[in-house]
Amino acid sequence: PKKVLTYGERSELCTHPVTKELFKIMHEKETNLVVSADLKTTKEVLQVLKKIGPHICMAKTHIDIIEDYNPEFVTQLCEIAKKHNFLLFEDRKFADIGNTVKLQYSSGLYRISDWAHVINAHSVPGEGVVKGLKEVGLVKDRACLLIAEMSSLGNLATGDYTVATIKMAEENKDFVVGFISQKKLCDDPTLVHMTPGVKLECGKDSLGQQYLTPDEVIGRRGSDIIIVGRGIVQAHDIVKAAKAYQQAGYLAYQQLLP
Ligand code: 5BU
Repeated sequence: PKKVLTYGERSELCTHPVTKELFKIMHEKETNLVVSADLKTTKEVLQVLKKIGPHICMAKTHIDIIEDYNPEFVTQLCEIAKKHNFLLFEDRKFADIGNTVKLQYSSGLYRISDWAHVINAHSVPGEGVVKGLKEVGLVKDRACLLIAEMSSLGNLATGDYTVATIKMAEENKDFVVGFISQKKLCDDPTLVHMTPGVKLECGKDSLGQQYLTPDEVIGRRGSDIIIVGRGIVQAHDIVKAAKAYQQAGYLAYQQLLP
């Protein structure tokens, strides 16, 4: 069996600045937790991130959920991220032709490429989606994750679609640094696997979301990062919840090490 590398060792192997930094943060802060701050006001998002910043390696946003968006919000978001040493991931799920995603990434109200270290894309349009995003992101040292699998019931990102997505990532490693997936899909230690649909207790919501536990995702399925939304942001005590997910995710990782 292959030796499991530490986050520190993987950081050293990475040539992309974003994964190099991400694994370094994971190593130093002892966390493989990404929070999904799916809240409707700038105030709520900033409050949550200020409180749980010490426990996360990255914050995931859906910037188009926010009702009172303003450019000052992004400035504050970046300040909190810097202060607490975590990265920003806009879960935009680009899924159009190259020329359109290029405009969506760089322009419009949100100017995502100005502030998000990481974005993601569906592979359904074919390689043009990566090529378009790359034209914007590469010069800014940004990174992209391809959605190889989804957490939702009945999703179509399976089988040959997943296999073709892995190939697309491997062929674009200057910009694509890993996957959104439900398990480890390839052995390359410089590619990162991030998994949404995580709660301390498995189960589902009323709209097809399916949850796995941190132990299942990291320990048994070999993913690298747990993405947790409602498990934290709807908890009674969000700091306590964030700590619990940090601990569960990190313990599962430590138990894999030689
Ligand atoms: P939850 O509250 O922990 O269920 O939120 C999960 C987040 O991850 C939410 O922002 C989704 O948009 C996101 N997500 C997901 O749940 N499943 C997927 O396959 C992908 C993204 Br891709």
